[in-house]
Amino acid sequence: MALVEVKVPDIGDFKDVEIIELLVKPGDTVKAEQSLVTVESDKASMEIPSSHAGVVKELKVKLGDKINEGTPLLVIEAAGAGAAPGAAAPAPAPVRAEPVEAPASQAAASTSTSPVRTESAAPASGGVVDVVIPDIGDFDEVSVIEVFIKPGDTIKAEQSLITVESDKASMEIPSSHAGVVKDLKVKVGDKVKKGSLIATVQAAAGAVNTVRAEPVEAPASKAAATPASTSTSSVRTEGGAVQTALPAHEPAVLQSNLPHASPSIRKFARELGVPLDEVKGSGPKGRITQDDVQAFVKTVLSGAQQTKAQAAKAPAGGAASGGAGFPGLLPWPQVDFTKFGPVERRDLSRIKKISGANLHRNWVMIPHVTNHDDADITDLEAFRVQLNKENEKSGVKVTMLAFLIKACVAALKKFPEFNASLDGEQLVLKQYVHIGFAADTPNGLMVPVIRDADKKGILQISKEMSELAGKARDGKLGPAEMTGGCFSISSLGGIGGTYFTPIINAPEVAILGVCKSATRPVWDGKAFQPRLMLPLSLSWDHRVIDGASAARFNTYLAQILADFRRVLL
Ligand code: CAO
Repeated sequence: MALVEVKVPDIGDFKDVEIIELLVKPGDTVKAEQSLVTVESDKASMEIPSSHAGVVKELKVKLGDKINEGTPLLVIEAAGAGAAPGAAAPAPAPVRAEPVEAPASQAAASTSTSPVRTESAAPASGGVVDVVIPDIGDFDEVSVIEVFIKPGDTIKAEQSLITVESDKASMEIPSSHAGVVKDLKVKVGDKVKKGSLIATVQAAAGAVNTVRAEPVEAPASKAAATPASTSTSSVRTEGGAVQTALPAHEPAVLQSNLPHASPSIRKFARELGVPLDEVKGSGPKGRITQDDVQAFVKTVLSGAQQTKAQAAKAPAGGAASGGAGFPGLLPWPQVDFTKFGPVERRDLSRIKKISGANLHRNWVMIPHVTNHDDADITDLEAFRVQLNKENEKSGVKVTMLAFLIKACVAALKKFPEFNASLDGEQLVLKQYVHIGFAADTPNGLMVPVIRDADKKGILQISKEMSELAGKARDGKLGPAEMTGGCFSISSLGGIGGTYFTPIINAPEVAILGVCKSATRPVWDGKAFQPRLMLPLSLSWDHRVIDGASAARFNTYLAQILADFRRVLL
């Protein structure tokens, strides 16, 4: 196997163009003509193909490097005989495109083998002229991906009118005339080729601009180009691997509004339906990278953001109708907080990002109802305190949460639809009882799961809980310790509060929220008695559970907590 140095082929007028993407790395197997790097000028980007198939041994360039024809890109251990078909010479045969004399009439196009003229001349006094696609090389049909003008716009000669794109390159098409756009003849998604009418323009008096390019025979191999005219140059390869034309003039005014991304990123975004103009680029000069597109998709899917199209579909005042994918919501307010005072920005922790996305989905997708109740735990708390005194030496502290878990086990056995999950139109009733409990950790909320809580005693549950809570705080919980839960408890009892609305932990169908117990006067029929009351908040999925069942569940739970002997009944 021979080592081959792959160099930048003839890329026409492109001089000192910057590498904005490395598309391969050492160890990658590449095919002949596979794109290796993307380079970009101020008007066009292009991908440089490989002259050989093989395995990349060494990269000779890095992001930001400026390259020219002949710059070594990488070293390849060439497959088989080494060179790809037609790639014997590192530098391919050139294609010539010669500027020709400007004719006096309007644009014309021809087949690829005969000379093509793209030229227009406005009458000296002005007049309506057709502005057409100039010679864009071997491209047969390319898609219009951006349109920068609209009827009524005043345009300069050579101002970019549209962007067209093949699978490997994008290019902006300049205007041959200055004037006012009368009729726009293309829209995004149209296929165009040389000679296609872009717009009719009321030419400014005396504004004459001519562009004429004459293609010559196809090259024997890779990318090559020469200047096409004073205002257009082209880069082309056999088979259309790389081809772009760029006007050799200052960028148009509208340029600043365009999303800055290479053709492959544009293609990637289009495949995913991502509106590139809504993606914030993190690359050099704000260029949009593949990571940016992926991050945008994740944010939209998580519901943290809507695309403009989603927001536009939202009915006025429709905030009640849902979240991401629920087109009723207004877009998230974009506020420059620094206008109101100093701020500090902090990234959300990984756990917060994951739990946030889950909580949001659950809140939006599950029709929640929360029933509140109080349980008299006066006797239970006295028992717990006594138990802890007796067990002082064992090191296992029995907490109220352990009793709550055990009480929930009994209630779940009595009301099995609470120990269930929805699966389409079926309810999956579980014959095991794994209970999750929310644990507050420095990095965010985690829900470890006590497995087979129905088969375990209070002491064992207390011990396991303390171990799992410790692991959660240290970030050492394994995935198996957080999955498989049937029902969850979120206890804020150690902190405070009275009632709250816990969010159901899908695919579970209910969750119990518990707040801080307090001694309150409770009427016993004859007098007010001081009783230790525990506030309970049960959120349940109304698709599965009815309000009456929820009230019964809470009542039963409160009865057990008031007198644990009822578990035996
Ligand atoms: N009422 C009154 N006091 C209570 C109580 C209640 N319902 N529950 C616990 N306490 C007391 C305990 O008895 C303990 O007091 P002592 O130190 O005097 O014995 C103290 O509060 C601290 O208890 P704890 O919180 O350490 O223990 P726990 O078993 O109650 O809870 C755990 C463990 C992991 C659930 C808890 O530490 C925790 O993380 N809670 C927060 C859960 C949460 O964030 N939920 C919200 C989810 S939605 O964002």
